[in-house]
Amino acid sequence: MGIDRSSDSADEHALLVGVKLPGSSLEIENTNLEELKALVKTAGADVVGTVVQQRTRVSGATYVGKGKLEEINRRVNEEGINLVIFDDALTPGQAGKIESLLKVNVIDRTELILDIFSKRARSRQARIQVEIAQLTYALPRLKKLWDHLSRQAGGIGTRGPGDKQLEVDRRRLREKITHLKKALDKINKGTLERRKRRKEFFNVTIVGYTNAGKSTLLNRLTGSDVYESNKLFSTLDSTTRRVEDIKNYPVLFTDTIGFIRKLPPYLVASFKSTLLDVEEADLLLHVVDVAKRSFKEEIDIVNNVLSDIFKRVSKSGGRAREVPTRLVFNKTDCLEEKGLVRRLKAEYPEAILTSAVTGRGVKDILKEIDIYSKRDSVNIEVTIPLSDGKTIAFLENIAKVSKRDISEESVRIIAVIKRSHLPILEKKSRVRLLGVVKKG
Ligand SMILES: Nc1nc2c(ncn2[C@@H]2O[C@H](COP(=O)(O)OP(=O)(O)OP(=O)(O)O)[C@@H](O)[C@H]2O)c(=O)[nH]1
Ligand SMILES: [Mg+2]
Repeated sequence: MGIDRSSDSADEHALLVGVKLPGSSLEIENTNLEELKALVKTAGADVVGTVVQQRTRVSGATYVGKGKLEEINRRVNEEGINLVIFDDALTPGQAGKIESLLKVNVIDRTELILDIFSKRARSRQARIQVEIAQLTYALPRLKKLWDHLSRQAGGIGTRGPGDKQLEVDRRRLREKITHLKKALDKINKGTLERRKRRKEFFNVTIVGYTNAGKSTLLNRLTGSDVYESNKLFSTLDSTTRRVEDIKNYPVLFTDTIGFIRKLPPYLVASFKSTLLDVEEADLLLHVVDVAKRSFKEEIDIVNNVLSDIFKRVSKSGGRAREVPTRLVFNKTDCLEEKGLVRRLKAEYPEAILTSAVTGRGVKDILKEIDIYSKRDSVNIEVTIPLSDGKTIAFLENIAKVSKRDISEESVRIIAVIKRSHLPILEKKSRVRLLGVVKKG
């Protein structure tokens, strides 16, 4: 885990450190630390204990106060702790100072998340995205990295690099980042054609906090078997599945990477495929684990990341459009208290209540998709000569066909298609409009 790649993760014994600031409560801080524990477990280390300090503000030099740091140091020495994890982003200066005092590996939440990402990344695209994020993170922290390595080497003759060496290393890192970004652009261009084709369908993108049940829900909705697990960040690569069994034209469901609190913005930005999945969606399903006490805060966190994404789109000259979003309250099977469901319904009348495990609410989601997709679909009748197999195949691919009458020479098809397909189809064949598909 962390920057100490030489050690076996099973041998890592971690102490977690958080700070409670005036705007926060002990309850929030505990939720944060519980989540940090889950992250540490996911990364494969063992949690020895936690330390929370109440402060009016964090210490610029060492994040926690001097006394607290001494306490941490004592525990490190007495309890066999070899890894200290801070539940917040440390500045490079803070991390360096704390590490030189404690003389064990010190990492922050960001580095932990990056570490999990790098273990989970499978596709070339995901691996490059994670590497860019890791290098961007490492760039201002090179000095700490060097100090860490020299301490590991015993400190003899390794007093860390001079300023000149650091400058050379920084330049190398920057070059590497540029190189990787180019490689990523190339991959993204390669998927451009596939993305363009996706626009032919109704695109539903599933977003939400990590572990909310996005992949399980996708599997339920589409009958597929995307990897789902009770670990955080199970999904790092977007998966798209097509569903035919829907009243209108075909629907594509895309599962995305989960969001989490204190996610550094540059990390989100490096997941370009996720950004595109969000901005190109016709409908976003925002999945929430309502069995968690902190679910309201998690809704806010996801909404913030989403609005960040849309801001980024409009800044880069893209079309800033509002993507319709529906809340999906998942894991309702875990709500023991009956009154809670009623209260949820009253407070969030627009939310769809689901359980990806029992299948509750799946029909409601499909009904909702029907309503949204109907808004831009048209009902058509086309007669195509049997000799024109190409047009028939095109139509069969993009449409939900309700009737086929085959005569000797032609086929008459009645179908629903996405409105944007009309001009394309009209170029190929004579189309009779049967009117806009009725709502409901
Ligand atoms: N009880 C219950 N468990 C669920 C439900 N939906 C998902 N789970 C469980 O929650 C855990 C996380 O599910 P995933 O589908 O992997 O969650 P995710 O949102 O895709 O998570 P990441 O990809 O890690 O961000 C798994 O152990 C699922 O079995 C549900 O409705 N009820
Ligand atoms: Mg997932």
